Amino acid sequence: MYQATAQSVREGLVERWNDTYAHFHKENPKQAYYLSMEYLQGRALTNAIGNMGLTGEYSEALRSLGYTLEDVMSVERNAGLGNGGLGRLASCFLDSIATLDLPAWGYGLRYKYGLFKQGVDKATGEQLEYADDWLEVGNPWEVARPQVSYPISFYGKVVNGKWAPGKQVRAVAYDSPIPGYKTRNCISLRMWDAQPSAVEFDLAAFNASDYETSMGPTNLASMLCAVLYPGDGTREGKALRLSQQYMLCSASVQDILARWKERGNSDWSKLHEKVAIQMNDTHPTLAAPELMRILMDDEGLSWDDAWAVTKKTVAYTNHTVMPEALEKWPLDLVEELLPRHMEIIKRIDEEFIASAAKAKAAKAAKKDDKKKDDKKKKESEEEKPAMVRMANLCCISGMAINGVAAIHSEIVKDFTFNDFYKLFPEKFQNKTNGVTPRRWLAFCNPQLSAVITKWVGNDKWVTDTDELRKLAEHATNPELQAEWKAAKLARKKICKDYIKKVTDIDVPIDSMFDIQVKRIHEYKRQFLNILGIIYRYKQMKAMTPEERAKCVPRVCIFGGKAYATYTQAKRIVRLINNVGSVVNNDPEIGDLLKVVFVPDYNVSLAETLIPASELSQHISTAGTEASGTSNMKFQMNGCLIIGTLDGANVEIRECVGDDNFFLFGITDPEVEPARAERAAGKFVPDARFTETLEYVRSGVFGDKFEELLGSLEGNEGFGRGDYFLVGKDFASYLEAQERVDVAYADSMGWTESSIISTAFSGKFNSDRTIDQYAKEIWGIKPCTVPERK
Ligand code: CBF
Repeated sequence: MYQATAQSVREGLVERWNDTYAHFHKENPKQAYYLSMEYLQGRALTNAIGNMGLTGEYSEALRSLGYTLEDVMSVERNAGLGNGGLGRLASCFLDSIATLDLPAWGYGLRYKYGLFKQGVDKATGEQLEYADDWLEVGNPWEVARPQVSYPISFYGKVVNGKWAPGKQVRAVAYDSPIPGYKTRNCISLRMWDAQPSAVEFDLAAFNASDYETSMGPTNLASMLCAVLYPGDGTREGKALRLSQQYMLCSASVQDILARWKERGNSDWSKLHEKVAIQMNDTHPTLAAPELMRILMDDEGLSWDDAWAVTKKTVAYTNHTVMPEALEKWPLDLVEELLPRHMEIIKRIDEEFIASAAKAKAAKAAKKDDKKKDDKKKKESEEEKPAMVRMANLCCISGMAINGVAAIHSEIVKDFTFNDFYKLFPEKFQNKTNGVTPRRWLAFCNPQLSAVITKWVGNDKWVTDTDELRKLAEHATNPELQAEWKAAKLARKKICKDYIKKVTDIDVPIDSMFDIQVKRIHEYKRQFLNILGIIYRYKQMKAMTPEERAKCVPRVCIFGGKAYATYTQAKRIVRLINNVGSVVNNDPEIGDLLKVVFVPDYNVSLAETLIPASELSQHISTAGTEASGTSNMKFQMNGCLIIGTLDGANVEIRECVGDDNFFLFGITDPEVEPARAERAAGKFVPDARFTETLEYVRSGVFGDKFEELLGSLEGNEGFGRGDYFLVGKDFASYLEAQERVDVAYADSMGWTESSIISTAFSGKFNSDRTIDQYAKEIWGIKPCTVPERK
């Protein structure tokens, strides 16, 4: 029934899709192309039906056949093509682009196994990883286009200024329709699959039974799109990741230029008037040198002409300032894999250094600046082996460089890329992230949506989220409060049933649902959350039954994947599960505290958890989380946030007001001094912190978790010595949690804050973000597909 429903919805979409393609072709507008290694699309059926406004009709039709729409929808596998926030952001952006009728579409890779499917070992609490065969039963949402395919070359050498490649595969297009909400526009997400190039197949070797030689290209092709982010600990792993990035860039740039020609364009100096290429983080950096190569080597442009237009065509979004996440590749590896591109990159580098030196001389740099610059130069020169820094290449080639939240964009300018900022301040922008209110409120939370529509007076808020502000006028109205609470309760019930189904844990529905779901990472500090829970548990154990009965009952829910080779993150998962096993089975504690790790966090699971949440945790060390987007989804769904002044939390707090946000922790400028204090041995931890670590060490949770605790204390062999300042923020975190408990006990006050949260979530609509990209970076305008006559 799912397949039949999907086929029927697809039929409706194909008509809009074809009309959109034809209309864009006819109008020949400037078009933007979003290049991303990740998309976290989630289920397509719910979204397509919802965007086409056919939810009622499909529910009815399925009911008459003896099915429910919910059951049919839940059969769909999540497209496992992403890892975290960056991938989900890309998918929200596509939804907004289509909804705003903008001429833009996405490019990505069609990974066979995505990232991985996560399980939990019941006995040890450890994370398990399985290949996620999400295409096993086919994907009704994609259309294979074998006629759209491009050669992708690797290795070889440069002969007379041109590349003579050593190996080749073919990139073949698979397209998925992305319908806009209440519009005929339906854009494309084009995913590339790698296939062996028939030219390279050595038939003679095969017939001589030398299968290894003859199947070489086939193996390379199947490796290229096997998984997202393959381990890059070895040179082979690095080569594979870089090859994947190059395949995305090369196939997409070839396709973009082919379309540009097909639409009758021919003046290369005006390419940027028709094309904008957005590099979603540094993974698609090679788009710039690839565009240069094609323009010079295939189209015959001079270096200067090619560079002049490339610089106006590509733009870069930075999504992280964590130094270890700023990609760099060994220069000799890039040279071996992509010899012609390395020549181009070297020349970009040389010309940039020359022009920067000129600019510096012209400014007759102040003494202080000069000292700082000399120091930086020395650091980079000393790096061995020499590296290609992808973010630097993006900053030099890009027409625009943007951060993803106000505080993050300031950090990008003042620290991460300060040298570039000083040279070309006009390129730097902020584009605070957003999420689509369709998937993340209207469709995932129909119960709350119905209440909102009633009190706002119409459903215009589904696109114009400023309309949500009208809720604030009624935030203390008992009738709205009652309906609001009933909607939340209904969602908590759904969540409770899901938890029972997948973990066999019974969670009490009248407890506060406190949720932290995101990738497991030390900087996101799930560790702080679980240590806080341990402290709470320890306190409760020491209470008399009468005292205990006064505690606010909580269900603490975690979800998220730890990257397969990230040992410390996996230890955190194990600690959470072990704490859960003890706490959840402690008869003294009963329903007062439950700790749940829900395995295999993905888009659909988020759609179940977020509407049920009452408190959510966004507690990264200040200055580390670029933006966060789940904070926005929780806020939209009437959830209160406990958080640090980091990423988009800062702007969320400004919108909801500090009375409706539980703030704690040190601020970004206080982080380095706090690290220095630690390093100098001057940090005195709060007694509650020391007690909590000792409690874990006493073995209450089975293992003593020495590697984790040691990392907080900077013990030899155990990491960087609380680099993310869990100890420093612990006391302030506990105090904020006490404020949460007090606030939750006042049910009316809490509900009022919950309504205010939703009411002032309008800014975090990805339609707003995309409108800004369109106007301030891409220079594109809506191109609305007319109704069929
Ligand atoms: O901008 C989208 C998201 O990107 C990340 O997930 C990333 O992959 N770098 C960041 O960690 C998030 O803060 C950010 O919201």
